[in-house]
Amino acid sequence: MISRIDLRGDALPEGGALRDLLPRAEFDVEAALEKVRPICEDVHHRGDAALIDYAEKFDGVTLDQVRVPAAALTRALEELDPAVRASLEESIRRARIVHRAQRRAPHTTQVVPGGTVTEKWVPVERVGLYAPGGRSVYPSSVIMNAVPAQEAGVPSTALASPPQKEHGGLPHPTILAACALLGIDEVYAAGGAQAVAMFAYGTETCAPANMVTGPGNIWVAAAKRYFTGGIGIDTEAGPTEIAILADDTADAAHVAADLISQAEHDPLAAAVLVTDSTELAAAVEKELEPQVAATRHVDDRIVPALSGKQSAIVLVDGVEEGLRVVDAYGAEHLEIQTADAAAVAQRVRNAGAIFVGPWAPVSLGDYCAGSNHVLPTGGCACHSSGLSVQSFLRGIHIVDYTKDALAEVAHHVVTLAEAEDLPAHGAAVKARFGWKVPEGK
Ligand code: HSO
Ligand code: ZN
Repeated sequence: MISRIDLRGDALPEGGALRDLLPRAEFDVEAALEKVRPICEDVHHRGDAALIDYAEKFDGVTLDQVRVPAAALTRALEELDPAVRASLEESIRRARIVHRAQRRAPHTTQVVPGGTVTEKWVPVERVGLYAPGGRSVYPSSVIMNAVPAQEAGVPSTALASPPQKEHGGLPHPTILAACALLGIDEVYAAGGAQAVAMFAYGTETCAPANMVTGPGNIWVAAAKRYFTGGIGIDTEAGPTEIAILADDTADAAHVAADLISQAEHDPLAAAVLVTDSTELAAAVEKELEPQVAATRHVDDRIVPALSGKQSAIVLVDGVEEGLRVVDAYGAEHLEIQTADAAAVAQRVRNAGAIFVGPWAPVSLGDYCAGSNHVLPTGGCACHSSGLSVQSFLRGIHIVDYTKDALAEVAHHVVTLAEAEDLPAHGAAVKARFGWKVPEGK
């Protein structure tokens, strides 16, 4: 069900060459761009009317308005299974604890006497959150997007999710209930690229947003790419990935269960086990069969995900080599199931989130660890972080210098301005000192 890649014996190649040996799904956002461009521009020009047409075309529903009425949110919460409500509330509570601790206070640095730079943190004004429909109705993702935005102090947060035919053209009721629990009352029945365009351009009913975050399919990712630069986005969430670095101390049944847990998301999901133990590799292969057979979503997602070229068991000579492999891969989720797992985890450089030891499966992080589950995929963990309070803040430098402090450094400014052939830059300083360059210290 899952292939093997044997990297034992020879020395591992460096960086990019090592990455090329590792499995990864193809997720061609660029190709989808051409298709989303006209949709986005149509929303730009026709606003709500375009959204209503796309709801008809892509979601098979006839809407008379895209804004979800407040009564629908209240009803969804009333009708929510009490056990699910309690679990969502616990997930929100834990996420708030972690994200509240990420808030940043302004910080002033005295560069010289009389010269300070203060960095203040200001939340973006308005954020559009996206929650997918269809196969991925994840109220947990609403939590993971909304909580950091709210804890960052974003004053205006709206959510879009595709209208569902079987729910009278409203977004899925658990998405609506999650919004109600989170205090998000501005919700739109819009999906795909058109929802991203709604937030980017604004329409008659939806004010434009400064940022759009939230997972979605390839059309949502392509629309985010289309608007990059114009608005802020989180990372372009590709198919989910789990990598597990394990040695012979790991429990094969747990490793198999965790690989399957993320394979369950998508036929393109990636499950990668990196181990120096052939015994563990064989035991995990053996465990996969019955565990897969015993679950749901087998033929449509789990089997294609595990047997796809994006998944593999990678054999290495030792944990040291394993660390090099997982760093080259830069997984969205990385579990460390080795002896002294905490120390090994400290040495990892590239991962969206790291799960340490036998009691921290990725699914804990998906729902209730308090950590965020919106994480960089496709190797983006090598340069980006998951969603956090920081994602919604801008750090603004406030430069405050006295006359003496400016005088002290004026000659350096003038010299650099001349060196860059920008004399007017220097003049802006000289003008303040009777057009003479003050003598510096
Ligand atoms: N593992 C997914 C998030 C998720 N899991 C939502 C369950 N629901 C990507 O991090
Ligand atoms: Zn998950």
